[in-house]
Formats: sequence, C-alpha cells, structure tokens
Amino acid sequence: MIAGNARYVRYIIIAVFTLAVFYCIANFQYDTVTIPTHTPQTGKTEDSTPQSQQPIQKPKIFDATTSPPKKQAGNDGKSPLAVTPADPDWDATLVSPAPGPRMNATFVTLARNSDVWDIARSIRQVEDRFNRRYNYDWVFLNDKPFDETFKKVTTSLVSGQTHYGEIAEEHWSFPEWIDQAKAKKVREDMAERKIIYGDSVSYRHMCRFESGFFFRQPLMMNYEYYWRVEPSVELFCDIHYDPFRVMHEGGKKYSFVLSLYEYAETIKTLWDSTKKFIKNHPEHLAADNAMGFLSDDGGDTYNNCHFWSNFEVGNLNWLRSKAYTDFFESLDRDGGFFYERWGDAPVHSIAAGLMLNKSEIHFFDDIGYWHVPFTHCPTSEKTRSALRCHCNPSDNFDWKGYSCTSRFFDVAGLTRPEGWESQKD
Ligand SMILES: Nc1nc2c(ncn2[C@@H]2O[C@H](COP(=O)(O)OP(=O)(O)OP(=O)(O)O)[C@@H](O)[C@H]2O)c(=O)[nH]1
Ligand SMILES: [Mg+2]
Repeated sequence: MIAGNARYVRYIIIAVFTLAVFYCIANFQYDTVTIPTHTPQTGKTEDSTPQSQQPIQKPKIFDATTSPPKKQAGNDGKSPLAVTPADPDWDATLVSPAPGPRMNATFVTLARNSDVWDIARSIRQVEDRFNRRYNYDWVFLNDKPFDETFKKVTTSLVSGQTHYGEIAEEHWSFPEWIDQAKAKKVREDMAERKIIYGDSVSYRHMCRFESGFFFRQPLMMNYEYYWRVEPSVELFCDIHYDPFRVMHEGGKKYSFVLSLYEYAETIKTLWDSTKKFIKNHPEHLAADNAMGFLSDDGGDTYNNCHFWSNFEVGNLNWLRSKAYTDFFESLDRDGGFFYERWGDAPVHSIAAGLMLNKSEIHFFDDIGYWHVPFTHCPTSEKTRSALRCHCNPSDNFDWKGYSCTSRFFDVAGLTRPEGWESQKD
C-alpha cells in the first residue's frame, strides 16, 4: 500500500514538472527593443530606449508647387499612374518649375565627342540639383562637328534648349605671329620636365579659346550670363536659388567656388605681360580692384592665386567689354599661350582681380563642387544639412594651405563661416 502511494506521489511530481516545463516554453521570449509610440497630439515620443536608438524625426518637405503624396491605395482619379513617356503627365512631378523670373543665361561646355559620357554625368548632376526646375539652355562648343550620339545624349539630359556650335578655325589655331619652331621647342622642353599638358598643342588651343573666344561665339551672343560646366564634375548640394539671378541682382560679374596657386612654370612671364598692359591701359583698372588677391607687394609680383575656371558663373558682357578684350588681345600678341602654357584660369582671374571692383566678384559658398582633385564643400554644417549636401566636410579645400580663398575673404572683407578653423590642414 505504501509502495502504491509512493508511486502515485511520483506520478504527481512528474506531472507537475512536465506542466512547469510546458509553461516555461510557452512563456519564453527574447529581450526586445521597445518601439517608441508616437503621440500625434503632442508630437512627443514616449520611449524607454537610449537616445541613439530613437529614429530621427524630421519634417517632411514637399515642393511648394506639388501636393503631398496621397496615402490611399489605388487611383484617386486626379493622379494617373504614368509609367512610360507616352503616358499623360509623364514628367509632371519630376519637373516642377521654380517660380520667379529667368535671366538671359545659358550653361556652356567645351567638349570633344569622346567626352560624351563624362559630360553626361556632369549634366545629370546640374539638372538634378538645379536646372530641372529652371530649364536654362545649354550651349556645347567643339573644334570639330558634334556627332549624333553626343547631341542625342546631351539633348535628352538637358531640360532647356540645347545648341551645338563648331568653333571657327581662327579661334582654334596658331595666330600668324607665333614662331612655330619656338613653340615646338617649348613643348619638347616641358615634356622633358614632365609639366602637365606641357607637350600638348590642343590644350593650348583650349586655354586660348577659353581665355579669348568662347564668349563671342555666335551662339553665345544671345546671352548675358554663362555657367561653365566641364566633363566629370560633381555638384554636392541642392541649389535652392537661381545663381544667375544672384549675379544679376547683386551686380556681380564673375564668381568662383575654388581658388588656388597656379603652377608657376606654366606662366613665367604672364605677370610681366599684365604689367605692360596696365601701363598701356591704366583706364581699364577698377577703382576698388582686388589687386591684394593677386599680389602681395602691391602689384610688383604675382602670387599665382587664381579662381579655378572649370566652374564659373559670369557676365558675358563683361568679357565682351573693351577692357577685357584689350587685355586678352595684349596677352595673345605676347604669345604666352604657345611660348609658355598660360591657362585661362589665371587669365580670367587677373582680369577679374584688376578690372572689376571686389564687390563684383562672388564666392558661391552654397554650391558644393568637385573637379579632380579639389572639393568645395560648404563649411557650415547647418548649410550642408539644409542643402542636403553629400560631400565630406573634411575634403573642403577652402581653408587649406594651398587654397587662396582665405586671401579673397581678407581682401573682400568677408567673414569666414563658422567652423573654418577646424578645416585647416
Ligand atoms: N572640343 C575640345 N574640347 C577640349 C579639348 N581639350 C579640352 N577640351 C575641353 O576643355 C575643357 C578643359 O579641358 P580639361 O582637359 O578638362 O582640362 P583641365 O580641367 O585643365 O584638366 P583635367 O584635370 O584633365 O580636367 C573641358 O571641358 C574639355 O572637355 C579639345 O581638344 N577639343
Ligand atoms: Mg577639366
């Protein structure tokens, strides 16, 4: 009997144990992260998790001219689903025009047919960040006829009208006063000394063309402002305003995003030629010029500072003025485009520095930009985030030792943006 009772007790213990095991398995759970509950009335977040795990709340931004996306599934009758270019409203939401006036302005690119995919990248970025809402025209220039692929690809990418021009031979050749043998010797010597593009004839034609002729091409005569774009450049930030309008309304004639020291070997006598020009044409000097940007000794020597001309927004009427064309023609006669390797960047910069008032030269801090190997990334974190920039601020060249932008700020009396000191070398 006792043995029988013990058996019942054993059964009961086993049953209780089995039930306990089942209970534990049924109620087992992993530790979880509590998902914050959003309380719409107060906009506050109830949460017990650390700050770093909370989603960052940010206001939804809608374009002023479009309405917020509808939540309900299916067609509301007003917004037909447009999936092919043949569908109505195909481009409607992508291309919402910016309000406000348009300037008499164009983008301009000098390029070869072989540059097509590199310029396509640049155009895509300019359009995405700015021009899809402004639809400015684009002029393409080439020393050879543009082929069909170049025209087809670029026209499909540009939201404004596209124009294609072939450069006349006299704007892309040696002037008759150039001593060919002397020019050849210079190229050979520069090749030996491994000076970049030192042995190139076409590079020299390009620099002379950009210095003296692009702004008087027949296609450019229709416009007052230009924005130069080169193949393979990058734009890092949204451009919320019209830079052409900033130029127009601010009375600006020339602008830049990057500045640096020129390779001295390529411009050995450029400053001597400049001084000769100043002596012959003192009437062209601006009263409040930026000589301090170009020279550390009141104009005796050139410090090699220049605005980097692969990005430029400028006034074409200024380049077509007597002052600028006198300057270019004087330099061209001296022959340094071929006897040295004068670049259009120092030529434009010296002209702007001497023949414009400081207030007519504009620094576009908002335009994040890259051309190999330098970056302009807005210094201020507030600006970068407001403009949705995707550049790394530590790449910003503005305040590094080889940049001349600090010097421009000093000469123009500008205040450096917050945080500049942390971006020095
Ligand atoms: N049509 C034409 N365009 C040229 C020629 N050489 C250069 N270009 C254009 O002139 C501009 C400047 O030339 P780049 O080769 O970019 O010169 P760079 O900016 O000093 O040098 P990179 O560091 O190589 O970019 C670019 O828009 C080129 O596409 C040429 O022989 N013919
Ligand atoms: Mg380039």
